Order: sequence, then structure tokens, then C-alpha cells
Amino acid sequence: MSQANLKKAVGYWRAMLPLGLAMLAIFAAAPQSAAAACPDIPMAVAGPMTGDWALMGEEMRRGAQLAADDINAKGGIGGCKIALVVLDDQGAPDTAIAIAKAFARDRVRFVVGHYNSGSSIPASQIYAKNNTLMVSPASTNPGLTEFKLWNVVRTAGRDDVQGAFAGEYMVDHFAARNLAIVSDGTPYGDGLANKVRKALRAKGHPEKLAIKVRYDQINFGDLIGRMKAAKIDVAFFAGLGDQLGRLIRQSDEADMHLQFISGDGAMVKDLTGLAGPAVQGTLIVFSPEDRSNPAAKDVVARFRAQGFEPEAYTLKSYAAVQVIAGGIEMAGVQAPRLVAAAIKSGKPISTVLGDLTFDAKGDRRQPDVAMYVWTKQANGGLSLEPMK
Ligand code: ABU
Repeated sequence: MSQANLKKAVGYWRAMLPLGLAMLAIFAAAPQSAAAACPDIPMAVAGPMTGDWALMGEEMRRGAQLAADDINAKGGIGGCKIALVVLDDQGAPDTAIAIAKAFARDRVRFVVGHYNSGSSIPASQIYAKNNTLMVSPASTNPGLTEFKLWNVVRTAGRDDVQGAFAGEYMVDHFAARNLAIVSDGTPYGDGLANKVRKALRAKGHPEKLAIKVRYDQINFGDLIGRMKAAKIDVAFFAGLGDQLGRLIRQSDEADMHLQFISGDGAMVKDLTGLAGPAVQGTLIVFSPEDRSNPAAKDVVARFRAQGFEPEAYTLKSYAAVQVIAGGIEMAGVQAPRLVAAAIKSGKPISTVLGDLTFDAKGDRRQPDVAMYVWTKQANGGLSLEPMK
């Protein structure tokens, strides 16, 4: 067996072993609400619980778990409790597909996931065939909902919205400079890069350089050399925070002081740890701050009481569970197709993100974006702040 296949196989079994154990735990215990004659509702949260994107997986897990606990504490959904299992897809499409197939054999019909668009898109097609509804809190590639599958919903935004916003911002603020677009080559990165490119061209200021890196690349000497040669001043990075952090640090070490801009994939709390002080001034496009939503006030306070700051995808994951619960309540049954139809009916569902309504494709009807900047504080620390 080749190293690559061995790695895949190990990844598969690492994902499947906890899945099998979790399933056993659920079904051995079900119905936990036996007194109420209402079996538990198996629900999964699936994302990268290990590896470079584990912080985002933790946000998903924490958000979904607290939402399930809160719903259960209030009596569940129509008296049925949520039994949440956590699955590690390692951010790998193959593992996400394996998880989706395993759910088909088991009784999980509701999934909060996945994180990576490159995992959500292929998994969604398996879920669709196998009567499973998924709500992604993080996958932003437009293709996820443009397939118009019955079973896909997301509490995240879309890359066409954030890409247009970022491209217009780049031209409006840096038109006199040389622009570059760097993609990580994933469905997320390539899709977002294309939307930024489209916006730059629409405004008559195309990028001078477009470069792809590998999603697992950690050394960017060639890229930095090419940007230096092309006298690039402003670079949009369409990829995830672990790579952006390394790229910022390595550019700084190469005495290449660029203005970096990136999308929601770089909304990671440890960016400053990866990038070092050169992160100051880096711009990030994301949705308006969920923690400032009045509807999130109590939940944010309880996360903080647990010693956890509910950043980035945490509240979007909490909301994803609320959306599923709201859909079951509206449908009056747990049948995933009817639940999906109820969610997509346009009726508002009350969540920590406020009242959400969804269109027929499963996208939020109120997409919004905002710009953030890594800012030096009076105490010398760096934090990500909304752009004033
Ligand atoms: N949207 C941020 C990163 C996850 C993804 O869409 O691939």
C-alpha cells in the first residue's frame, strides 16, 4: 500500500472508529427519553476535529453541543431529546464521504457540517440520496447550494457575496497598487479567488498576478519571490488561516511587506500566533460580528462562563442546531424532507443570529459581510477588530 493510501486508510478508520462507538452509545441508550415514549433524535456535528483546522472544528463542536444541551434542557424538540455525536472528517473530502455513507447505514438524519466546502459538496450528494438533512455553519462555496439539493441549508454566507465585497474594497482602497490573488486550489479557495477576480475586472483593475498554491503547502518562498518580482503590494489570499499565517510570517521574514486581505477561512483566533507581529493591518472579510447580536447575549455569556470565547463559527454552529430544531417543530415530524421544506419555506426561525429565513436553495436571505482588521492594542497585543 502506498504512503498516500495508507494515510487515507488510517484517516478513514480514525473517523469510523469514533463513529461506530458513538453509534453504539446512541443506540444502546435509545430511547433515552423512554418515559416520554419519544426516542432521542440522533444528530451529528461533523468537521475537522483534528489537524490544522481543529480550532474551527472545536468551534463547531462547542456551538452544536451547547445548542443541543440548551434545547434538551427545555424538554427537547416536541419532547424528544437530541443525541449529538461528534465526527472528525479531518477536513478531508474522502473522510467526509465515508462519514456520509456511514450515516446512511445508521439512523443519523440531521447533520451540522461540514466545515470545508470541498467536504460539504460531495457529502451533500450522499446525504441527499440517503434522506439526510445537512446544515453547514461554515462552507461558503456557492456550488453547495447551487446544486439545488433538497437537503442542503447553511447558516454561513456565500463566497460570491464576500468575494465581490473584497474585490470592490481592494479597488476602492488600493487602486494605485499592484494586486495579486493567491488561491489554495481547493473548491473554497478557487471559488473565492474567481469571485474576487470578477469584481476586480468589473471595476477595471485586474490583478497583476494570479497564483495557486497547494492546500497543504507550508513553504512559500517561490510565491514570495514571484510577488517580489511583480512588485505586488496587495495580495488577496483565498484559503484558510493556517496558510495565511505562515505566508504573512514568511513574507515579513523575506522583507516583503504586503497588505494581505483574506476571506472568512482566515477568521481564526490563532492567526497572530502563526503570523507573528506582521499580522498587524491584515484585513479579513467575514459576516458582521455574531457575538454582538442581541439574540446571542445570553449564550455568549454562558460560553464565556465556560472559559470559551465563541468566535467565528461557534454561533453559526449553535444556530445550525436551532435551524434543524425549528424545522422539525414547523414540520411537526422528524422526516428530513419535510423538515428541509419547512426550513426553506421562508418562515423565520429564531436563532442566536436573530430570526433567520432561508430561500429555496437553503441560503440565508440576509447575507451580509463586514471588514475586519488585525489591530495593535494599547497593551501591545494584537486583536481582530471591525473596521471603522
Ligand atoms: N468558508 C470558510 C472555509 C470553509 C470552506 O468553505 O471551505
